[in-house]
Amino acid sequence: MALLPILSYPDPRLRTIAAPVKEVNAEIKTLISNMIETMYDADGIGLAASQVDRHIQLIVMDLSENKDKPVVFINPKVTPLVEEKQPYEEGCLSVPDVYDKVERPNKVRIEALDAEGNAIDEIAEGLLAVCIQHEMDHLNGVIFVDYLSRLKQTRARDKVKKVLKIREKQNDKSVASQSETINV
Ligand code: K1U
Ligand code: ZN
Repeated sequence: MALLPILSYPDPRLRTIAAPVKEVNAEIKTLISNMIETMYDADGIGLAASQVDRHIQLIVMDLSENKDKPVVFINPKVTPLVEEKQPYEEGCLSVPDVYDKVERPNKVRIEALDAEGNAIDEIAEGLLAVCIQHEMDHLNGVIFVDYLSRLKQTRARDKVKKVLKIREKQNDKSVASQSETINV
């Protein structure tokens, strides 16, 4: 299995519309395994293929406490079942360290295929409903900060730049200390 690089806001590739998956073949199954590993490594509860620069309708999620019940949604269709929207504090692995409230319907119907190609047809509420709508947005090139004010979007861009710089420095340091260890 392999960790996949996650695209960061405002990378224009995050705006690509995902195409339906034609066949759940070996390549898709490898991508699913790699996406699940990448989601766990990044401490996320969901990941859309668009975020790892694969523009197909594929989502992985795991809302379980022990992070041991991954679920896969292929070619998902999400239908709101209530008109009323509720706010939920969202985060995004493509917008690190930025959290804000987004309002969405909190009951939806999810129709999709699972990793074996079996049909899923379920009613989702609460965090599952929030998360699947957030991930569906990724497949449609929408990022949760799009729902926020211009000022908050600018702040989010600045924050992501800062976080990425810090992460780069930390990576440089860890590479340097690894090569020191090898030289000893
Ligand atoms: O799509 C993503 O970037 C994953 C995202 C999913 C998500 C979390 C919360 C609300 C909506 C969608 C994350 O996993 S962000 C990191 C995270 O685990 C988290 C952040 C805030 C609340 C709960 C979890
Ligand atoms: Zn996201």
